[in-house]
Amino acid sequence: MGFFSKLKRLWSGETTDDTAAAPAETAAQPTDAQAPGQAAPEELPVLSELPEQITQAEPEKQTTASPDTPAEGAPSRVQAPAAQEPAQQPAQATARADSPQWQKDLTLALRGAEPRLSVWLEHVLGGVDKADDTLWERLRFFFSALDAPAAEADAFIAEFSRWLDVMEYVHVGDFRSELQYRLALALDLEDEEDERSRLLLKLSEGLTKTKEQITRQIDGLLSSHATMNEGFWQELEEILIMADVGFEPTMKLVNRLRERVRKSGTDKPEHFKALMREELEEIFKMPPRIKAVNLPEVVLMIGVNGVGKTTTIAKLAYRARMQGKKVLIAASDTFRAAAIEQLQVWADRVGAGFYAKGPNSDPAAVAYEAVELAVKEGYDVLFVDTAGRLQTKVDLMAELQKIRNVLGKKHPGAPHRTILTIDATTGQNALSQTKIFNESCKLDEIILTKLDGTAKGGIVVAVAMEFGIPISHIGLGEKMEDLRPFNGADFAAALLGS
Ligand SMILES: Nc1nc2c(ncn2[C@@H]2O[C@H](COP(=O)(O)OP(=O)(O)OP(=O)(O)O)[C@@H](O)[C@H]2O)c(=O)[nH]1
Ligand SMILES: [Mg+2]
Repeated sequence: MGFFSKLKRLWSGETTDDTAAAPAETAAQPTDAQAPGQAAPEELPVLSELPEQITQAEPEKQTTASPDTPAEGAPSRVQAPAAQEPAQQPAQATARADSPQWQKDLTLALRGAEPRLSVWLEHVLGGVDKADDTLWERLRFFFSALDAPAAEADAFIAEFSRWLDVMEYVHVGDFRSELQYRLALALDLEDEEDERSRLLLKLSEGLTKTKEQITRQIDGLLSSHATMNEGFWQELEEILIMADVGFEPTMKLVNRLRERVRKSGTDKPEHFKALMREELEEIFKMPPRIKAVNLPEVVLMIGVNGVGKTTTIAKLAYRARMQGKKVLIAASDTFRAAAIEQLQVWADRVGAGFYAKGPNSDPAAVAYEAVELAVKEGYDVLFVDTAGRLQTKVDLMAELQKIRNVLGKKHPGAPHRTILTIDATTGQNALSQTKIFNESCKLDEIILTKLDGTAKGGIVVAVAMEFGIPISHIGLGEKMEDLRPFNGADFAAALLGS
């Protein structure tokens, strides 16, 4: 069992006794770097009772995976039971008398701390101001306190240290958020309460421009009407159209809102936002899908030029890597040599394998050979990047079809996820892109990028209403952690500012 699965189980209060499986799994990862500051194996005190404290903190939330993260199908993951009985025994410190003082202090601090990742990190990072051996020792101690195999802790630390080098980050202030993000991602804790509020804040900040367009106007509308009368609905239509919800989706949305208001039996504007939030949540709700796949899972990324396909692949690959998956990226965008190089740089940064042929080689051949390699070498996920194409160019769309066909021929069921990336700043054009790509490729998911830079976030509502295709993630910036699983309820709350 992998370190993160183990940690997750510890979090849920189960005991762990299968450390024997860990080394094989670690060996399967592309990372084989020596962890920085790695000392000769040293016996560290183990907080064997720590998990028992953990069980006291809302076990349901801790075991709920985000439905849209690419975590599904992880071979090593263990779904923890939804609820656990708190352990009967009282927790006790087990730090040894001859341990260094800082370990004793940290042990006591961790044991006394509220069992939240952010609070634990606060203690682990206490007194550390930059990435040096002290940090690695404290992190390693933290892992050992959670009873994790040293090899897996070292792999995590090596990977994180490598990332710090690439990013040239030194001070805790530069990377603290990243460290928490990695742990939360790896532990499937994005739904944990404080991680959620951090994400909500980020979402809300990312949507600032759209909120200015929608929220402020809706607030004005609500304060200038005593009842939700005809004039109210007409003004609402204008606001939504201006926010790029689009004409037809706006008409549909307003009709649905009218109906919801009618059923609620009130026409007082103060109730409007709550009703609109409910309606949006309903719109964003997508039917559940079977997510199990025969590995490797193959993800085909498509979309027009410059929407963010390549960087989104990097971000998804990064998420998958953080979840302990072995990732391969294939450069089926063979139009430009620079595109291949860009992807290679990303693959190196996120620690993924990379497969490419020369510029102008056949994109379908690259896809075919990449999936062959992924099967042969036991990758968990293969991301296939494709060239940006105008959705109106028939030959280019036929080429996509060819890529899909060869993937399926080599690996039945592939591509398991065909993802259309759309750039939110393009507004209504995103709708025609979705329509045409969906007709030719049958989309499984949509990712909307660049929501951070636009007041046109209303397009998310339009896309969800018009196509019923799940929006799996949204892009809120250029950094790795700026790709977020899309959560309709959070999005509606952030959008309406309440
Ligand atoms: N602000 C912001 N920029 C983004 C986001 N996603 C991608 N970008 C930027 O968009 C630009 C284009 O991204 P690429 O990933 O190269 O786009 P592409 O679709 O692969 O482009 P082609 O391969 O030329 O078709 C880059 O500068 C990215 O950093 C996002 O969510 N927010
Ligand atoms: Mg690209």
